[in-house]
Amino acid sequence: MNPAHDVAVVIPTYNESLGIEKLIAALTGVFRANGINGEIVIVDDNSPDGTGALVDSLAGKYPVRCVHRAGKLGLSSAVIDGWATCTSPILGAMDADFSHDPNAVPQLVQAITKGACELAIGSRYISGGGVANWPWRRKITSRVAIALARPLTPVRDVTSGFFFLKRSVIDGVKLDPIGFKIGLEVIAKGKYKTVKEIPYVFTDRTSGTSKLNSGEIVNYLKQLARIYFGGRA
Ligand SMILES: Nc1nc2c(ncn2[C@@H]2O[C@H](COP(=O)(O)OP(=O)(O)OP(=O)(O)O)[C@@H](O)[C@H]2O)c(=O)[nH]1
Ligand SMILES: [Mg+2]
Repeated sequence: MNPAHDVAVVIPTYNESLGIEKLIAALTGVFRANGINGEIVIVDDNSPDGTGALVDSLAGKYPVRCVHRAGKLGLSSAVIDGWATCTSPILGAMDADFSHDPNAVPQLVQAITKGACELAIGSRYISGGGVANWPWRRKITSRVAIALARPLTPVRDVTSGFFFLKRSVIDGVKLDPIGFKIGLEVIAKGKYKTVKEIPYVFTDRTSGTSKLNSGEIVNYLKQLARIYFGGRA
């Protein structure tokens, strides 16, 4: 089968109607300016604010389609379900709220197309990367989360949700759909020889509200336990 697109970026949404068209337009511009034959796949969980219907209405204007799910089923499972609908040889994931800079996408994609790696991760924790305007509590939580996964991989930003990969990296790999940290699943379980981190600055969402809550900390600990102890956790 000849895939219609070279790259598919999956964006999970829950109540992101305020900013989603702006992001889709920005990504479309970035694809065009960089000669990337890409599609944008929004996976919406029946958002009460109508994000799904809004994205459907944009399908003629931008290279975007919406995968609709019945209810709020979680970020990681949304990305996994989105990828399952894609045929592109390169897959990606990013958030809907502009925390992940669309202008960093070409560098991530080109790291793969130019053969530098099979998995390219947007990284806050290497030189040139960072977080803007995070309160100290969030900074500490993120650092602790990263430290807990340290023995698993040399990747510095193991909880990144902004990354691209060759689809062969996850072919036949069973990814745990729990929680928010789909990047950790791919980093810990994916089939790749080379991984590259590319710096970007995570910025706070400019519209809409956060879906991150303390339940996600528990989910992360469960996910880590399953990775460390396999089926026994
Ligand atoms: N489909 C779907 N998307 C979700 C779900 N939970 C979160 N998302 C999306 O996942 C992305 C990340 O969620 P955010 O609320 O931005 O989480 P965060 O970036 O860790 O937290 P903030 O910095 O406060 O924004 C956003 O695009 C959300 O709309 C979910 O249950 N289902
Ligand atoms: Mg966010």
